Amino acid sequence: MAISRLYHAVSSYYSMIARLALAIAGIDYSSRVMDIHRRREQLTPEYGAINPHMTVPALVTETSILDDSRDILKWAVRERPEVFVDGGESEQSFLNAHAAFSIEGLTFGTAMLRWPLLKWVFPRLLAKACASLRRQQKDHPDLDEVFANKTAQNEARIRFFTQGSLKEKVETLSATAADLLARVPPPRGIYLYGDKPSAADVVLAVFLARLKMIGEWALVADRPDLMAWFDRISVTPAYQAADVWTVFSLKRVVRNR
Ligand SMILES: N[C@@H](CCC(=O)N[C@@H](CS)C(=O)NCC(=O)O)C(=O)O
Repeated sequence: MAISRLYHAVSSYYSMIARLALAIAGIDYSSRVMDIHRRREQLTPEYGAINPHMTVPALVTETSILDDSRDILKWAVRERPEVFVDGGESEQSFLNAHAAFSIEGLTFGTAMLRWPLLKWVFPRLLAKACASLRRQQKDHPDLDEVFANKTAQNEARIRFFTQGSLKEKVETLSATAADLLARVPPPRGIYLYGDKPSAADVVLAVFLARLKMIGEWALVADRPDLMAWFDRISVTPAYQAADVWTVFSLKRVVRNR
């Protein structure tokens, strides 16, 4: 069986979900680290042909291309049913709420409120990306819709970060993150549903790591059970191998490794 190829980025939240899912499943893959910040490799026609959303991660398996972390997680669970446990309705409710949540809004919004210079930098970088996308759209009529959708997504991001009160938006996202945590049932064992991991364990581990990274760990304060669960998960070999960030490293972003 041919080995799958994972397109991912070191600092990317959803790439961390894919990496952790594959690490827990024990599935080997060949790694293609994408530079999504400086070289914007996700916005190239070559990558657009692989992942029309122009986002990371994407997993190219022997039989299909999975262009979303949720699909990669589902695939890993299906491939290794002996490793994972199904958490039923409560798990689905958490996964659906997480999928609807804008971790990007919370991450970048928090950073922009903390370092006001970023309020100026981020929208300009996004505007540059839009300009590059429009240029490429003209040169690649075969990917017309892919480029148009990506431009629209980046325009929406600019509106989110520049229009109205960013502080209020971040407060709303923090409150939604707290609701998300409230949906997580008390862990029944080492993992959420006993002695085997579930898809929810994968997502929650990356979510809590992100709250730690962006200085929002206080949201977990009234869930000591989840703090203890995170302490257990974060020392496992799979978590270590997945390179889940709890501390932001500009040096690693710049070096892209
Ligand atoms: N729903 C997608 C979201 C992927 C996503 O937004 N990835 C971010 C990195 S965490 C990305 O590629 N950003 C670069 C861009 O959109 O240009 C998934 O779960 O894979």
